[in-house]
Amino acid sequence: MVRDYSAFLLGAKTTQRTPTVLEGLGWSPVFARQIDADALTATPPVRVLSVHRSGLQVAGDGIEETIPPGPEATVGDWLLMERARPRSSQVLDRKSLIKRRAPGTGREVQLIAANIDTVFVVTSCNTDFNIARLERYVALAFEADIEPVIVLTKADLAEDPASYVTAARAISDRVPVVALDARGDEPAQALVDWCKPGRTVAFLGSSGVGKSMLSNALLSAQAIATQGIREDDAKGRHTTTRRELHVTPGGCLVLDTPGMRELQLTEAAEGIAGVFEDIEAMAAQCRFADCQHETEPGCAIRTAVDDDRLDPARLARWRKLQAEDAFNSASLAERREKDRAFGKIVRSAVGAKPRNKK
Ligand SMILES: Nc1nc2c(ncn2[C@@H]2O[C@H](COP(=O)(O)OP(=O)(O)OP(=O)(O)O)[C@@H](O)[C@H]2O)c(=O)[nH]1
Ligand SMILES: [Mg+2]
Ligand SMILES: [Zn+2]
Repeated sequence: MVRDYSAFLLGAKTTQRTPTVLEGLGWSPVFARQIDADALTATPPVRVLSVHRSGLQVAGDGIEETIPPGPEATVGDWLLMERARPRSSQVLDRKSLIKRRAPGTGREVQLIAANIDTVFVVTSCNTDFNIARLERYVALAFEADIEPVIVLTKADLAEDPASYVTAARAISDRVPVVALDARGDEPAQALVDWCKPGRTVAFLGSSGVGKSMLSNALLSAQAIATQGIREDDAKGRHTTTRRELHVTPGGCLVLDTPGMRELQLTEAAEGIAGVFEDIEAMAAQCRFADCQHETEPGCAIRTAVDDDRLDPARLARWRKLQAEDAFNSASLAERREKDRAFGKIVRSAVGAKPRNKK
């Protein structure tokens, strides 16, 4: 049977009709633009709903299956499915990509999610709340050109939730802050502005902050398991173990993720600059372009600290993130260079032609 895919193509009327199956999965003109009608029929688009060791769980129009690992895809990606050889399915260009330095001693990059529209950075009004960590998450979202929203859960348990809101608001003028009780129907109302049909939202944060609770609230179902946190230090128990996309009754796609123990940035210089744009602007006023903001004369940053216009703790956080990002990005570039050099040796050994540059 040949399906009629014309409604998925760019230019198809989008007003006054029910969304197509693909639109219900987040399909949009950004993807339609990358493919023509023939390709749509020959290699139907599917979205990666979750990644398992055994393969990628994908869904499309009339398609729901697990394909073997192969395409370098992450949850949220769109693939053009090669039915006969699913391993060679092409990954469509992404609207956005969230990545970090993989935890552990390696320097690999870990892809966290693709094609996300809004990141809900989740923390609780308790000892999980940490400005430096929130800044990392916001930088991660800015780097990926994704709109971040800070969500403060457990407002019902805090004596003074407003103090957490004030502290979170100080991170960036560009990031909305919402405090709520993740249980019940408050989240569906408080997050409605970002959870529109066809949009994809993701919850990121430490274990135990209520990411699955929030996902369930949006899904209007107890679809995802949740678990109480440790009483003594408010740490979660890593209840969620995989990243998985779910569709809400209203047609929004929700990504619940496992709690992150550590978030190290890599190749995120612009994201960091976005969080600390006031400091970056001051640095541009220093007399020397390569000012280290230590003992140089005419340093605008030291002057601002001396005049109480800049919090030295915030300055220290900016420097730490910058140094970490520079270190991780440099080692990544080095690894890529080594891989390229190694590839060359292999190719010359087997007499193959060099691969086309992308
Ligand atoms: N009182 C109250 N409890 C909450 C709130 N949000 C979450 N909880 C509780 O906190 C615990 C942890 O919630 P989860 O949703 O499992 O946390 P998580 O972020 O998904 O944790 P991981 O899956 O381990 O990453 C559960 O017992 C929830 O009931 C809230 O706003 N108020
Ligand atoms: Mg969870
Ligand atoms: Zn300076």
